[in-house]
Amino acid sequence: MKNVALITGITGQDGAYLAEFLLAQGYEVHGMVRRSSTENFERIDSIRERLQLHQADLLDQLSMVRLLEATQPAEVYNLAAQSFVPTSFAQPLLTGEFTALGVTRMLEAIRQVNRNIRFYQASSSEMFGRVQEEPQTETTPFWPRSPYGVAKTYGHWITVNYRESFEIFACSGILFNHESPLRGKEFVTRKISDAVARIKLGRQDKLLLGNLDAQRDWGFAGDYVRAMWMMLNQESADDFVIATGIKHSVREFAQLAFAHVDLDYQDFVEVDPDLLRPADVQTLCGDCTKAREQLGWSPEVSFEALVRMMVDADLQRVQRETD
Ligand code: NAP
Ligand code: F7E
Repeated sequence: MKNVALITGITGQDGAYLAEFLLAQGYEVHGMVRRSSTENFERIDSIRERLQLHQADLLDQLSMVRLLEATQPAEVYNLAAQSFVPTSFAQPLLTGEFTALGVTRMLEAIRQVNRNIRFYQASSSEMFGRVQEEPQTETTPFWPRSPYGVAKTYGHWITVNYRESFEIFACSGILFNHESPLRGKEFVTRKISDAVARIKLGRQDKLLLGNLDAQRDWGFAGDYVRAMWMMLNQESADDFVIATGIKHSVREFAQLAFAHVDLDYQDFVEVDPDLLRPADVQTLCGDCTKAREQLGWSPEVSFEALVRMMVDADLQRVQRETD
């Protein structure tokens, strides 16, 4: 019999990579999608026929209970969330509903329908915020710096709490930033790779950015979804930091991306004060020793390869769109 997995947030970057990965492992893959007046399934277009999609919403508890009853998954990957930090400052209450309480709704649905379901929660390095030590590990204290980070911190602890209270196999993956050609264009890496392609092909003439000195530990999304699956397929539930252990600044990302197409970022990048955040996370760098040792996980794509991959994919796409 096939293993059955349910992914919330299947239309997002990680959902698309995870769905593809689980299909390759022989899973029957179900995806939760929210109702929209126009479908946004671009990221899962190439595997659409092999997936079973169901409408439900993180705001609607009953829809999640019904979804679990209908699909009977062995594993639930809770990737759905309001995931953009600036939007969390503009819409803090909605972010709390989706990103924090949505986790409890899913955990309650699991408690009600089948406590043997294994649960993965998409936690975030944003919980470390104003970092208390470097590099950050599973035991570093949290100090979130945005409503998003605060909501994720709630999601993390409620996952731990349901594991301890109800013996649910619930894991929290504390993932550092991970990117790919499927990354949303509002996030800084994809904003840069898209702009580099458009500037190179004469479709844009400058790029406005915010805090160029912010540092992130950037990895490749394809590597990170593998870690999610590894967490749910070990003997006991636990929490893991997933990171590369190497940090770079936004400026370095831009420098490398422009250099890849023989341009100098200083000729095109301008700082727009409106893009600065009320409180930013200045630096993040993770230590994934626990994941290396207990899961046997390690990242395969380097920072330099990631930048090249994203710029090349955007060059091809912009070229296609303008042909
Ligand atoms: P993403 O591209 O923004 O995708 C978010 C997904 O959540 C989309 O499929 C979205 O659906 C869905 N969603 C949002 N609100 C929903 C609701 N009310 N009901 C049902 N679905 C809803 O995010 P991602 O980069 O793939 O990240 C996946 C998860 O990991 C998120 O929880 C994110 O916060 C977390 N995370 C990401 C990173 C990273 O670097 N990428 C790092 C750590 C943690 P629509 O398509 O309908 O909008
Ligand atoms: O910003 C700076 C910005 O929006 C990174 C989400 O997936 O990863 C992501 O959150 C840094 C910040 O990602 C621009 O101020 C400069 O310091 O790409 P980002 P994020 O906020 O780190 C974590 C782990 C998640 O969990 C989140 O869901 O880049 N920055 N200039 C800019 N950022 C953006 N977006 N746009 C700029 O123009």
